[in-house]
Amino acid sequence: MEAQVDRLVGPTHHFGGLGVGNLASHGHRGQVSNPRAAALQGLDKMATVARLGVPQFVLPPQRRPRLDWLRRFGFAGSDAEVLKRAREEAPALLSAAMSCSAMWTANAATVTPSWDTPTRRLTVTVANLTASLHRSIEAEETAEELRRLLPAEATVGPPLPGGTAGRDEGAANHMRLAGENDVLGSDDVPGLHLFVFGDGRPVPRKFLPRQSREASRGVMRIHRIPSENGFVVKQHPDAIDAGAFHNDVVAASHGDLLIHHELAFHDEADVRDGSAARSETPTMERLARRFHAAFDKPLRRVIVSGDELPIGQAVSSYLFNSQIVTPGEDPASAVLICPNQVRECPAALSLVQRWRDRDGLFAEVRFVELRQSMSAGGGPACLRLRVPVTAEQLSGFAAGLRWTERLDDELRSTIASAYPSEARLDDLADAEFVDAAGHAVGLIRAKLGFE
Ligand code: SUG
Repeated sequence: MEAQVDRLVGPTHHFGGLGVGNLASHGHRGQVSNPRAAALQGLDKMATVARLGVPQFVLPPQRRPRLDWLRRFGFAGSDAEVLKRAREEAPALLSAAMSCSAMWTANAATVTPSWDTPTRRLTVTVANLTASLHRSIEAEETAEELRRLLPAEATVGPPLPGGTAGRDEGAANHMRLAGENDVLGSDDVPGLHLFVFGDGRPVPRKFLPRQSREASRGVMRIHRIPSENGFVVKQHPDAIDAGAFHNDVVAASHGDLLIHHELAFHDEADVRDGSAARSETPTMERLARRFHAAFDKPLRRVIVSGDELPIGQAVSSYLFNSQIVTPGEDPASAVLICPNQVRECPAALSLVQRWRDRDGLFAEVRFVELRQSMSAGGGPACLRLRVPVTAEQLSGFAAGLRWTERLDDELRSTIASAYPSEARLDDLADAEFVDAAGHAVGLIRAKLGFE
């Protein structure tokens, strides 16, 4: 089975425009956000997933504001002075110190289930997120939180050394493919791992690729994924330039199903880069062959053409960022959880209907309202970290972090009373606003057992 880990959006959720290569983030920069609505929308999605019977866990917002972090840039004096000077001299740093970007837990880490690695341990590498300053703040706390959440036998490894050459964005650039039964944890055939990186030639013209090849290969090595089960492919530079800053904006996977836009991959990288994985056969073809050999059936690969869905609409609708879950025991019961924006894009909507009604890829399609997250470039799949586990491992998760109707009620009442319903960039420099936000973070963290 697969546990889903989301994080509650924090009270300083705002539109800072900080997302590298992220069109929604850039486009909403400086607009008024609604942290209360953002947190409730995230909880609504968690409730949708949990009520389907899928194990759902909740992490608290990370500690914000991070005035200690701002002070490291030389801002001194009282808290109010630090805030005021940062707003005047370095608004992007102020925004980073208040950012709730840890809410996108698909970027928290890369996860390998215990049965995919010879160590037989659930293995996690926290993402360093060093492509963006505001996100590089997250890793330290994320490691702490995942250690608290996951069963004691899990290995939660530190982030890779960062810097430009080691930048790692976690599960958003990683896909695991496995036999149908694997989703249920009832067979023991190791899954296949597809890592997607963006650096190297050909380079995008507009945006910095977020994931480096060495980071992808490093995680594969650390997780001891057997070489025949690990694949590394390059993100297409045109997709990055069109706003696909993470692979999960143009591709999705679930069990034996791989759906991606035709522009998702630039599949000649291994040949050109002359790496250890050098091969004349395109990576995606090798992956499909290996899948067939390992699972005795073909990989279900759905390639969406630009005629069916232009790349621009893939990015604006976030179709590929829909969250796929399998409730219960029947692999045919997969549910596709789409952002409402898919319903508003006729080409994306007709694909989803076809996948459900004609192709039988999904038993059901649900739509969720996530406009606060979407306006910063985060859809349903960005908001969750998948952790494939056995039933026994699941029982070792921190029980207090499991979504329940009761926890949902409690979180909603704290959000209603302690979260602001508006946040502007100027509010982030207002000592009273910031103080109240810090208090609200403390309340939620305490409720979830974090000091
Ligand atoms: O890293 N947005 C996030 C969105 C992450 C989406 N995650 C996945 N695709 N898995 C990012 O760009 C926006 C911050 C701002 O606008 O202030 C931001 O960080």
